[in-house]
Amino acid sequence: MSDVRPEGIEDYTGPAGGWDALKATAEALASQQVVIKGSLTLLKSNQPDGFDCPGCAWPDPKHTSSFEFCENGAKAVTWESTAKRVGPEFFENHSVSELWTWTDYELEGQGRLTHPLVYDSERDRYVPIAWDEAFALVGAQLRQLPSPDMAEFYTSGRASNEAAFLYQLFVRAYGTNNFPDCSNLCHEATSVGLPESIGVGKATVVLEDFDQCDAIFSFGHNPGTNHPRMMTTLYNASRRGVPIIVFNPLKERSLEKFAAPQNPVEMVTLSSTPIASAYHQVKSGGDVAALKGIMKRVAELDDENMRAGGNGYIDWDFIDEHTSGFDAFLADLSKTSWESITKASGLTKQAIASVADVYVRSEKVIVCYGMGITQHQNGTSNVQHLANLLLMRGNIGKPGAGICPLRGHSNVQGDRTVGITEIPGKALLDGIERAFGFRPKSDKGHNAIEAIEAIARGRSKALICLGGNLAVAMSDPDMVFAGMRKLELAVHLSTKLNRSHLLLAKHSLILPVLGRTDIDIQENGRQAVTVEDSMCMVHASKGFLTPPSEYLRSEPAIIAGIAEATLGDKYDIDWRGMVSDYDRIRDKIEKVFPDFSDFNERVRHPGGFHLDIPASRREWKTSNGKAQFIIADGLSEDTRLSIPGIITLTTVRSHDQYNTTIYGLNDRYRGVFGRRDVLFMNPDDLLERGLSDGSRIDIVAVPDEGDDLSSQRVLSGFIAVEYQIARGTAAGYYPEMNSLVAFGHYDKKSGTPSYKATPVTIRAST
Ligand SMILES: Nc1nc2c(c(=O)[nH]1)N[C@H]1C(S)=C(S)[C@@H](COP(=O)(O)OP(=O)(O)OC[C@H]3O[C@@H](n4cnc5c(=O)[nH]c(N)nc54)[C@H](O)[C@@H]3O)O[C@H]1N2
Ligand SMILES: Nc1nc2c(c(=O)[nH]1)N[C@H]1C(S)=C(S)[C@@H](COP(=O)(O)OP(=O)(O)OC[C@H]3O[C@@H](n4cnc5c(=O)[nH]c(N)nc54)[C@H](O)[C@@H]3O)O[C@H]1N2
Ligand SMILES: [Mo]
Repeated sequence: MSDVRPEGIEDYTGPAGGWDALKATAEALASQQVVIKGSLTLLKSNQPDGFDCPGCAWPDPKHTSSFEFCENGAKAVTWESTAKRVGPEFFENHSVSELWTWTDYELEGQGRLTHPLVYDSERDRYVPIAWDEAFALVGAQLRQLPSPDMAEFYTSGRASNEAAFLYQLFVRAYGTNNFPDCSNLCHEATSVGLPESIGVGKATVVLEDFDQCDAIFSFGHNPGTNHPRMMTTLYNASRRGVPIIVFNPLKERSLEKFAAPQNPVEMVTLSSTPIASAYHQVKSGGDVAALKGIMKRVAELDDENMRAGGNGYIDWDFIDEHTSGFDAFLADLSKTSWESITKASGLTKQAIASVADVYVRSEKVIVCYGMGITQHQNGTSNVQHLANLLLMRGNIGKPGAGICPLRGHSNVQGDRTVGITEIPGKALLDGIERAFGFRPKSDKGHNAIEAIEAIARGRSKALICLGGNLAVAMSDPDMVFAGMRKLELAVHLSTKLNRSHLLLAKHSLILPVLGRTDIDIQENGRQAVTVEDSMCMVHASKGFLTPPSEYLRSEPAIIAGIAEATLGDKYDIDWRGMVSDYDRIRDKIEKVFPDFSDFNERVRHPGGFHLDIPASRREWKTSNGKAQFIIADGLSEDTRLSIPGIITLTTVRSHDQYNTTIYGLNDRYRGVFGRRDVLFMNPDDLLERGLSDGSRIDIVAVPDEGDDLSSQRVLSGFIAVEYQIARGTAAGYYPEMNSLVAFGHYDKKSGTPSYKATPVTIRAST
């Protein structure tokens, strides 16, 4: 390590959590000027009669009213309940051309939007517009498109079940299934992969299973930052002596050690609890190889044990009764060489065998995973190999065992459940027909990749976004930005200003919405919405702060306004009636989706209710009624990653960020303060290139199929930071790195962009 580190780069030696987390929370409150109000807000979060924290989708213990400490939940809540406002005066003072030169951090940092706005091209400014005029404008534009399939309807996963349900109803009544969705960029590999494997695309565990499991495998997620409330669960498991085996190219502090702010002993003595019992720094993109290795070893151990007269380690009874495809799967494992496994995973045979040892000794195992698994060209295969691993020892459908995808946005899972999908199944179409008397069309619509392609090629002319910051979240911003500027209509339902709003269409509107924390009053009184967490619990969420401005409307109310202006009385849907009392929306949800029986009654129970997951009772809703072992050809989809000299670039979230929202410039646990222009690199990779900690570098993307070879994708002047990261892997921040990710670089099965494995070369900056 060089003697002089660049400003803001340090070694962070403390545990995750602890006093620094308390301090950071206080700072977050102060920076948004919500000191007193803010602490009250936090006390209400995730309580039975409170609101659902918009921070993450990790569930809460049932019936508790104890306030669970969570630094990043605090940031998410204070960011929304900020005292800062961005109103008409602001837009009067700043043209859109000027705002374009601001950073994303500066744009969102201005505060909550207060008025509906329309772009005035003569003055290059957003100016206020009355709600009815806004709806009329959107309606007229949508009606005059030659085909409804020329419009795209994006959803970001903060939308409530009620908003998402009305939205998909409106869009289907309008006549398209074009539903690009943030889940296409996130857990789509789960939604596509798991149903093929086990018949359902969701978690098969509930929180209580973590109290009973005897091992936890954690693949590709960073809970101390992204699912902070999960730390309580991991902490308790670790203190119970449960082995926690981590697969992650980066050493993430929260997976190493954690000090629980509620534990007085740890706080006073500055001690902490180790989390990972073993930490395997797999190469980015090497998970299928690592998983095949573990399973190959389990098969070897099984064989040895059976020869010695034992019963083996594979759950043969379960496999016979509940699965198909196992023989072919075993054959694939035996033909995969250890040499190829260790090369592609970057792990030794010994390390992999040690995992198999723990696995065969454990009777109840949970696998948790995040974006390190899904955001790959082989994301679907990654997910299916996690399922294979569990099925091999009957670890699905019994207490204390199962699969646990860590969802992203707080209601991304619920949005899907209530109908946000570009591939409407028969049950959904039947349900809508039953509840509303019309049958929407069944053709497949666009996912996010297809929507952007259609926009870029000029085939789609209108984009409506229910939240999010699609342009910045996608790969290849140059292509996405250019496409969006060709639109005829762009409408953003948002809480805060972001770059997507500045990509001007012929008609551009920003429609400000109430957030999760805001009181929502409709004709029949104060309303609650509902959300579904990562473990399929549906519960109510009620805002309680005075909204930032009297002009805001709720998401359901805005969707209803657009629907009325677009559809008139087509199909005779009572939009206004439903919005006057969200119980009426929930009655319709129940009519469309029988799983929501007695919805209004059940959601009023403290803690809500659990949606049925057939796989958790060993009922497999697959094509042949059995769980499937699914084989992946080879170990990796991208041959460029094995060319000597190529580094695999993965992208991660900092501790001070929520997706494209940057709360601050620190990434405390990784020792980065006040900057984001860094690339975390392995010391040997630095040495090999004649670089050292702190070197100025350029990151150059290896051209992708279909790339224009006359222009290179390159990010210049970044700072190399020596880090404990797998050899051959480097990590930078999302979204700064997105311009290096080629648009065509995605999982062909699920459409999930390969944000976690871009082949790059690194050179010293000149
Ligand atoms: N505070 C906060 N909370 C959030 C979010 C946020 O931005 N901020 N975002 C929300 C959303 S939408 C989501 S989807 C989730 C995201 O939650 P995570 O899935 O935790 O998100 P990432 O930051 O993408 O972290 C991915 C992790 O995978 C590791 N990794 C990278 N490549 C690989 C690989 O090839 N294999 C393996 N095994 N590991 C790999 C990285 O080192 C990193 O630790 O969090 C949600 N919660
Ligand atoms: N390189 C790289 N790219 C990635 C990822 C990665 O790991 N690496 N992760 C991907 C993932 S997992 C995801 S989920 C996407 C995220 O993509 P998005 O969901 O599109 O992005 P966000 O940054 O969450 O959206 C932030 C905006 O949402 C609006 N907003 C906030 N709260 C509300 C609300 O309550 N209602 C409404 N209507 N609007 C609201 C605000 O205006 C804010 O500016 O990014 C993806 N992009
Ligand atoms: Mo996500």
